[in-house]
Amino acid sequence: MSDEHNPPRLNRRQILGTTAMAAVAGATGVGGALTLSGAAATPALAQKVGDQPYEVKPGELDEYYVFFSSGQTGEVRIVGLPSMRELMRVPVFNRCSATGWGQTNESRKILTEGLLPESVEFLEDKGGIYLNGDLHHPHPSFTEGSYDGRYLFANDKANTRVARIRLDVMKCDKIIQLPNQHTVHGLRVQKYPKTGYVFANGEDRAPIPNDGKILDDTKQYHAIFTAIDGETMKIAWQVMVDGNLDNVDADYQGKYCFATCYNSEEGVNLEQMMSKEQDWVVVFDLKRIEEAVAKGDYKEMNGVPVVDGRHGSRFTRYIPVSNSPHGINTAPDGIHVVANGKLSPTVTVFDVRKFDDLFADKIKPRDTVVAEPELGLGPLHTAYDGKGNAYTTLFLDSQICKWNIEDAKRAFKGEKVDPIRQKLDVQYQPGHNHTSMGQTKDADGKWLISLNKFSKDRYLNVGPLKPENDQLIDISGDQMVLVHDNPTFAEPHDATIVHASKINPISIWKRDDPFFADAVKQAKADGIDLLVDSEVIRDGNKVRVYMTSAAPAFGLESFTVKEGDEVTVYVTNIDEIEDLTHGFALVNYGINMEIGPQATSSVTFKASKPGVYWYYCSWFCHAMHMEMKGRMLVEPKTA
Ligand code: CUK
Ligand code: CUA
Repeated sequence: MSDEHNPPRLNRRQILGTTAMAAVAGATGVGGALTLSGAAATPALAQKVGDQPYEVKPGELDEYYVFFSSGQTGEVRIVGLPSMRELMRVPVFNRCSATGWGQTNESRKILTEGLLPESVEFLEDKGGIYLNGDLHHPHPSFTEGSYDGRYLFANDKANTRVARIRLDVMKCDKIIQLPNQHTVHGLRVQKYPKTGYVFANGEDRAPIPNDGKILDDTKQYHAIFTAIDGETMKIAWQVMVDGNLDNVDADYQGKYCFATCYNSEEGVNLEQMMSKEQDWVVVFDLKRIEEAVAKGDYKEMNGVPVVDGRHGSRFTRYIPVSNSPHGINTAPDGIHVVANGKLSPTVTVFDVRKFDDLFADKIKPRDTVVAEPELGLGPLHTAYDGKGNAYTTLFLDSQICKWNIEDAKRAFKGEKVDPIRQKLDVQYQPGHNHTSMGQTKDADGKWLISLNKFSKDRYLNVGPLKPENDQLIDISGDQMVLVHDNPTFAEPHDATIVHASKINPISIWKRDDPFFADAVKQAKADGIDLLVDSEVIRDGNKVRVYMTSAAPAFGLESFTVKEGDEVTVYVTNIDEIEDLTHGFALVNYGINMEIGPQATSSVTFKASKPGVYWYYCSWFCHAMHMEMKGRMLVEPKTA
């Protein structure tokens, strides 16, 4: 068991001291400008220290949206920056007690329609949906190198799914499960000309077909890379590759995407996976793959075109880097791509302009490398300020290392120059970090957040399970300055910081929204006007209960069904007022759902228990909200 998991009882001062010592050890040979925390830094030269306001006073709005992953919680969280206040949670791969995600017919359709046939069968006696997800990488759609406010895409590492969230209503509208692939880890989108493709890395290698006949013959295991069409959420194509894929990113030209890869050994245990000195970054040539797919030059596997991108293929190039790289990040200059060493103290910088020559076989894979600075221990992810600087998380050193790309290139050519500008302690063990607009060509160099895996002593003790710690850092000056700590529940891996001007959500649903189109269609067939009628329609042992909701009353004071009926309740919120949400909770029937202004929500259940059951509005909507209720009578079966 490591010290990180079982910290000795040191005081805060001592802990900072040990971290700094480790940092010095990690920085040997670099001669880096090591500074302690931003506040304590004494820079050699007079340097501008960032002093942007970060307090957002009551009634003021944040300047940025941050779309946070929640890891094993399975949702997306929307946070304001710089306040770091959580604004909303968007359920995706999880179930949500408040909104009824996983329970309403609208959400269950989204959660089930894209499942693979074998999963549908597998889930049959488990309620029909997965109850967990592991959401790592939320990334908004692009048009011409910057965010366009249409969608956010995210992966589920646990059950090999990719989801799309509509940014106009902040609801998930599509989830698909990827065939042939085993887990999705890295996910990024095409930046140019637009999204376009959603790139999804298959991490684990598994037999294809995975029919239970193969365990030991790992030669028959494969890793798959998938490109999804972000508009249709259908799989465009897949590529079979060597090794396990970790993270992915794309260029700003629309020509290439590239993934870090570990376990080039193709081992199945730790020892085997770590045996070689080097792994690689695999580069995908989008045009060549598209041409092959268009010509039918592929193998169809489970209904999807799969091209062979293993070593020697014309679709891919494998560029050797040190063992087990992790994050890969394209700089806003559209030229540089950084692969983060993880087990090596270095990061490897590629020049994407050299990939044309690489695919034309005019240069060797390593000729695309233009810098490889040694930054410290455990580099995981890199962010950019748009001013030529990069910020790399050092997991083991618990630091952010700020370094200059041009200086790193000069040092690579042999010049005596130190690319490292500053090291800032973060608390503790950072994974991803992100700059404001830094994953687009519009990087503005104002803010950096560090998503730290351990909070240890930073917060009041809440028991053995501690929150993660997300820290806000002002990068507007020459020195990074840590300004805010923010606890978060399990577990943000990744986030995207989007300027508020790029996102324009609506406040009141449109009645023709596809989200509840099925309910509208069914009502029409039943001769019901959802905005007016509250009525019970019997159709054999199926009962459809339609009711309006307008603060503070449901359209039906009561309704009657028979024991054993399959009941669907459709509630339509006819209030046209911003921020007036109703809920429908049915007591002791385990039912609750959200109904936003001008929305229809529906839920189907079996009326298996006779008796009187109150339903009530669960969203505080009016002074008489407590009185907003009614009764369902379930008549017993007559013997
Ligand atoms: S990964 Cu978690 S720290 Cu899934 Cu983006 Cu690097
Ligand atoms: Cu409607 Cu509370």
